[in-house]
Amino acid sequence: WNEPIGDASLLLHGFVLAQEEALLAALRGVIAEAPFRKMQTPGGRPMSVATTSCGRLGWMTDRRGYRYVTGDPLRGQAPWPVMPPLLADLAGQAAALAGFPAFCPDSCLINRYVPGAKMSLHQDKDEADFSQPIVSVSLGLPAVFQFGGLARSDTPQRYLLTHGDVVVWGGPDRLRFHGVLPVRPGEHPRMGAQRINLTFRVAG
Ligand code: MD5
Ligand code: FE
Repeated sequence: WNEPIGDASLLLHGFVLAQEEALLAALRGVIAEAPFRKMQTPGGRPMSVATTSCGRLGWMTDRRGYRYVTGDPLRGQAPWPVMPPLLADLAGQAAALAGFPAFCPDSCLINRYVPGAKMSLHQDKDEADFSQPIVSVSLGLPAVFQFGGLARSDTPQRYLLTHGDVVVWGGPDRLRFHGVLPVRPGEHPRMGAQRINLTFRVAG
């Protein structure tokens, strides 16, 4: 079912489950080409999630800052893997249901959370056009998503995101602070002891 969680944000419970196996096969191909790696924050601390990307642009962080790049630094600036059409299509369909027709992402950031990994409250501000939504797909272990306000100090709402859930974040919600509480230990029948989150973005 579809649950509005903001003025222009929609949680589509289980939206990708009908195409679970094809989605996982496509994801495996991407990860085989561009493996997960741990990146450093500009402050020099390792992120607790491991990251990779597909699409024309990939997100990265190192001592020099956060940015999108066309070449993978781990593979001698080789292009990021092509965004599998199935993934782009699912993201486009979800965006359309939330009122954003013609969403055409040029980047998909893939985060892997093992138990204990988290993402602190932050805003996504490295993209060129904040009128474009972000679409996220959650796979594997459940996680508590914190959905705050436009100020870091605003008390976040909490939503449980589970395997197959899709969220479209758009309009005024696009710049809300958000984060993920530490993933609890567990074993997902299809994904094992991990959570993987895909975020589709128009970055450039
Ligand atoms: C995750 N990832 O579960 C989350 C879910 C990230 C990130 O936050 O930046 O990789 S994506 C949630 C999101 C993205 C953009 C805007 C908003 C939420 N929002 O306005 O709440 O790995
Ligand atoms: Fe984010």
